[in-house]
Amino acid sequence: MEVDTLFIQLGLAVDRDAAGAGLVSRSPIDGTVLGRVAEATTAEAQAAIEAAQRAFLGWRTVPAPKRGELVRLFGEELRANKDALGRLVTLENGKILQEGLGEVQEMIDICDFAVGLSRQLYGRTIASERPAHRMTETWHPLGVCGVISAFNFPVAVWAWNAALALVCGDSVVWKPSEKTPLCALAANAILARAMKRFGAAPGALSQVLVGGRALGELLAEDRRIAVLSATGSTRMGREVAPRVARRLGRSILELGGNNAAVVASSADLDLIVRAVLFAAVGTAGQRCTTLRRLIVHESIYDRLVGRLDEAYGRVKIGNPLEAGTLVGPLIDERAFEAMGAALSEARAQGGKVRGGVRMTVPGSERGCYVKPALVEMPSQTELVCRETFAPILYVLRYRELDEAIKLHNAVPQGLASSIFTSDLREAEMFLSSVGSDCGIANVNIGPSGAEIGGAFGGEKDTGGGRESGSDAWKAYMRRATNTINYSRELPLAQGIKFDVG
Ligand code: UN1
Repeated sequence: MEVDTLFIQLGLAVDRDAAGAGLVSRSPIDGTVLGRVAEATTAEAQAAIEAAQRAFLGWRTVPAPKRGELVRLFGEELRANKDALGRLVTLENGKILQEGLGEVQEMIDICDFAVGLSRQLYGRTIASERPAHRMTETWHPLGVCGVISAFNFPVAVWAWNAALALVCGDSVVWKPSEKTPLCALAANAILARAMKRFGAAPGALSQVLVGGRALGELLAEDRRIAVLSATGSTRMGREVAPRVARRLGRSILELGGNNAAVVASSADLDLIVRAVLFAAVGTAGQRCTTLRRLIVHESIYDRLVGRLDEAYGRVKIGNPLEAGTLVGPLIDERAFEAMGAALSEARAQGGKVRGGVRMTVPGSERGCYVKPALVEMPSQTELVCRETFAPILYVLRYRELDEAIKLHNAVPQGLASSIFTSDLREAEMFLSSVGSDCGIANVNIGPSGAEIGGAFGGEKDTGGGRESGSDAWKAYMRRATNTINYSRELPLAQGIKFDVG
């Protein structure tokens, strides 16, 4: 499909010419200019937040199941535009089309989840210690929800936040990655269509602000942003979180990961090879949940490395729009440089590096294509403890499970993890309080590719936030505890007597 036709279908009115002011979006596939978009000035950002605050004041009075109806329509619009938006994700981010479509499906899934949730924003009834008193808790809309999202999931992560925020009665202001502004504009335009069909939704309920670091800081510092959900590097989180904390605001942080899988001796090798491939080379190693460390029992180490080496050799790297391609380009040259630097460091530390070399893809010479790297490391050095956002899988060896779990947890990040084993005791140990210290812990599947139904996020340098499923919605609402006295007496809690004679 022609890019122009795609943009028309998605309602994207952007300048396709690279010259002039504004942010230029280039496709990582071949460096083609996709469009140019205006960056929000400080005054525009302030006005947008003000409008979002006003939109919130109206939206919070709409009954939650009605708010759910808007999200239901959004899901319908996404279904109708799944191919087009999925293709745009591939064009602007470079992930393969299967994954671009998967990302839109993830948006549809969270919409379905949020629609159900809109009738289930349950509070508890609590037993009061006083006679003829009743205690309950009520969940109320919170305010404006700011979203800062990363290039690697240019639409789904916003949708996790937006779908929940909207049913919770909040308005949304979104700062997407500067590398993927068009995906954001298109996704928000799809939501705008749903809002039009819905009728009664204020226009400023969901807005996109394009900009860089200064805009992120503005969102972090503005008291009107009641909750700020930020996805990106740990470095970014360390900039954002103190700013939000200083004004005692709420933040939801989803930062770096350094996800590992422990492969025990009883594991099923065929299954592992497939799982590792998707988790380590899928999305060109650019998921927060990408598998970055493989901790393998010594008894199957050589066999597994041999099998992986062979499988890596068969992975098709190329244009992500072409069927059969499994690995598309890296987002940009800087990502390649970071990968190269990490691999040189690995070599200097005694690592055995396979792959990691630049590839030329005919017709896409300006894209940054690379062979995923498989790196056998003698130990878990400081390099291995760092997240390099590229397809590098470090392989380490272990003898006892305790030692594997120790290695597993000895990194600053704590997002996603897995164990591959057929031994129930090992699996349960890994999932227990003395096992993986991550927010996501899996058995016999890789660490990436989570469903929306669970709470998504992790501990330590990952930031501690939870988004998406389970009870993550609570972060988007304010809880009120209510005590109601239906007696003619005034008994005090804790049995305190406080009578005037
Ligand atoms: C991310 O990389 O920021 O679990 C999100 C996964 C996806 C989401 C990843 N569902 O890999």
